[in-house]
Amino acid sequence: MFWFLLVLVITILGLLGHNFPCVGSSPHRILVDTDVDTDDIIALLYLLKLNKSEFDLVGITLSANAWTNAGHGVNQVYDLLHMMGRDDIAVGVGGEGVILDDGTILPDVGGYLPIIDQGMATAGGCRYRQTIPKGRKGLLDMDSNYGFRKHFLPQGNRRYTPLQQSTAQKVIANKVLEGPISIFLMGSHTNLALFVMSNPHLKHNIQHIYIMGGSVRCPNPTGFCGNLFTDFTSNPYAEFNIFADPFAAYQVFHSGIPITLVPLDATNTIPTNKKFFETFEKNQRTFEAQYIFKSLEIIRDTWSPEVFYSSYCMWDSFMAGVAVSIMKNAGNNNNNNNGENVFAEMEYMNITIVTSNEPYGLTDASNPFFDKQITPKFNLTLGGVHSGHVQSGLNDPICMQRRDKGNCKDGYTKETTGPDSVQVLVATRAKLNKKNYKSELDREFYVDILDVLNRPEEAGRFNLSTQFPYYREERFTPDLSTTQLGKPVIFDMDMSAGDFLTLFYLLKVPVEIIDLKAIIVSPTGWANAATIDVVYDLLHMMGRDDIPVGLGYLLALNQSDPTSPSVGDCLYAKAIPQGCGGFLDSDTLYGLARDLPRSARRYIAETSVAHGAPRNTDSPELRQPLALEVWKYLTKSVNEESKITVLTNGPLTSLAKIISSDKNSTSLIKGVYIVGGHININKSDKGNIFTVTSNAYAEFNMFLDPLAAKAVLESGLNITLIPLATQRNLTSFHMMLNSLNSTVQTPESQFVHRLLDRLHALHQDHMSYKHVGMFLGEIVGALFLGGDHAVLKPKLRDEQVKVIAEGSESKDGQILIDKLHGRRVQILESIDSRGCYESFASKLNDKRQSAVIGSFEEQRKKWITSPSRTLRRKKRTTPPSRTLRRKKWIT
Ligand SMILES: [Ca+2]
Ligand SMILES: [Ca+2]
Repeated sequence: MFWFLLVLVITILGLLGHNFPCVGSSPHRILVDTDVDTDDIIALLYLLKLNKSEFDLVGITLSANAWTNAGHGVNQVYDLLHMMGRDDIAVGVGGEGVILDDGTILPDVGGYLPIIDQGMATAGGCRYRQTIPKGRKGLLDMDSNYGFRKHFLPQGNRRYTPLQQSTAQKVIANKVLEGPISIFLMGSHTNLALFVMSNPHLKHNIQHIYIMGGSVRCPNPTGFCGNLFTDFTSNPYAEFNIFADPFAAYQVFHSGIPITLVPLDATNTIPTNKKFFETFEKNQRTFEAQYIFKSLEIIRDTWSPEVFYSSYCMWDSFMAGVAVSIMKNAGNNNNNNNGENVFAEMEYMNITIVTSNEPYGLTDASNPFFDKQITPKFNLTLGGVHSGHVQSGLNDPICMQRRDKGNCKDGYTKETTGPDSVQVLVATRAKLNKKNYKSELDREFYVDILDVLNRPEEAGRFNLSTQFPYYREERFTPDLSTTQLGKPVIFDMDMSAGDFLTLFYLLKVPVEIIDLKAIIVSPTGWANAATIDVVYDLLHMMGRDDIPVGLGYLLALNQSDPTSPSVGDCLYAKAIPQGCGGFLDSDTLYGLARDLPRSARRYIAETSVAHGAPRNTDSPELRQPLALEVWKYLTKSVNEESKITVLTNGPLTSLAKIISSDKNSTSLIKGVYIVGGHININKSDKGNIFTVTSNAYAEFNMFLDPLAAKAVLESGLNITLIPLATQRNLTSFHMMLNSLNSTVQTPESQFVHRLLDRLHALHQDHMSYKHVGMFLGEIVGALFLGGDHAVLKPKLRDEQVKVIAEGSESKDGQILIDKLHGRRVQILESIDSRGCYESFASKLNDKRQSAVIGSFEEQRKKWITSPSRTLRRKKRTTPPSRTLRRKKWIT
């Protein structure tokens, strides 16, 4: 009877609960779409600190076409969540879906491109994104959080894994289906727009959209409406988040879902000023507060303090605060129509998003919604607001008609009373601190955010060094003082998968044969600049923390903008897919980069304070050295015998820049081995640029920077070309894996085996990985340089060639034989493929020059075990071979 009554009571309560969802206090469910900039990190940590029974962050999706690159961004989010003990929160990024020519949105579009440029692949132009710097103060600094991310954040088990990673569209769909939700937009609007456009029946579950973005009433204190600091000359109206995809923002604003906007108008009134900064400095009682403060400190030191204090505003974090305060006041009835809140003054405005420029209906070549379409995409109206000129890039001549001030308004959150306007609640300014008006922290939100971040509740558990009780940073360098060193070599890599295989091999060739002097990273190819950290980790594993790594130039020759050289076009770079098999996978080494031990060396934007040096130093010892600096340092004492051999496995950007900036360079180089180039003998003999179908005969490393290739070819250097045809001798994952299998013995051969195994499986499983076989052939240059020619049986011939570099994407990068005007190069015509597989495998399996620390897992074990206990155990169990191996390597 008791049980019957209990069940009855529970059933009635359950029914009541079901019928009256507002009874009691169910938490506000929140999904954040973010571009993982530092201020997004502040906002995310702020939200994670709130009482979970009141505000429940249920999902995070990545805006992959703005201020961060997907692979680096997603792993940073996983690390943040791990620190906060929230490995339960769903994270979505990317997707391989496409938009068909007729406007059909297939599931799982990755959001790597703005909707206007999204076609059948994740590779595509950079119309809007080219305004974001690729290097310092841009993607490189965001991807690494100014180098501080790997210094501070702990590492858990969650990470990006190819084909297993949840996509942004799936995470949004799941979370919206589960129940009413509010969505916070902190980056571009692409993901949410695609979701709303393809799932209109699910819109009703989205209660509210809170947006940081736009700039409504101008001019703001910068004298402009917007904040496109690299592009004021063509567009002074837009703000970055909206500009990243104006059409997507239009779809979101016009979706019919209630919207609250926190534009620059409001965030400009709450800068991270000196008083706030100094108060924050004294209040860092949690790991999350420390992570944020120290990130802000690096930004301050990287910018000038004056500029930072006045113009580094609280953007996404302020929006999060305002949104949460509005939701709190609304309660479960969701009744707070005027947006009453503690932090910002609010006002209703009628606005729209400008997606194209007047006059409408005159389609020029700028607008793919209408160009070459029989019916406009998404049934848009010719003559309507989307049918005007669309800004095509930084130097779009139509946008630059007025002196000093551009006249394109793409992405402008424009106040208007026209029929196309939407009523939106807009934050106009940050509220003063009323409780203590004379307080040095004169904004309510300044006080609140410091309070929330320092609360002991929901606090982060550890940072990297407290996660592991015996954590310590080590540097491994071999003692080569008594060794007769071999040929001095610089390896110039673009960090494609094959380049990491190559680097392992080069480190395994006896130092008596190849003395690897330096690595130059050219981020104009298959990976983004922040992937330089994977190179550092690999060197650390192999005990070679002594090898300098120089960061090359971020844009191919002639792609830099003349007025803002940190940004520029992607005429060639656009050939690399953003998603699977492209940047997403290179940047994470196909999900395996995190298995490498973590190096103490890493990309560093600025370390002035840590080193006690003056701020804003230019000294390369304190920050990431550049390619040219590493070159100068190495060549200080080069003589006839010690001339340098260069092996390039990527675009020739860095080498061309070195040649043009150092007049002596060509006399210091003994020879250059170029892995790349395609010499087509007959019509069916195609190149490998599968993403640019108009260019059938070029090869990636030449195509990605044709002018650099031309400059190097014409430099008079002694060049050996390892062309595509020769690389294609190596395409069998089976043979490579079998050779490695015969005797898998070293940590490096195990790692390489796992990488090849994964590439092989992906290659078989998914269309997006059909090209990855081409990375195998990238090892041929290093094999030719360091291997046994009796086994490899190389055949060489001389040829006179030239490379096309005319600024035409359908021809550039092609190599032609020209007996009259071509330059003489040596061509590696063929090489024995079996010999290659065996040479590679036997070197990798060789116990000499082997890893000093095998993996992150080994490092983790070391860091959780007391050194004294390890010593005792080692004495008992270390096999003699291991001691011997180390000795051999060290002496
Ligand atoms: Ca953001
Ligand atoms: Ca490469």
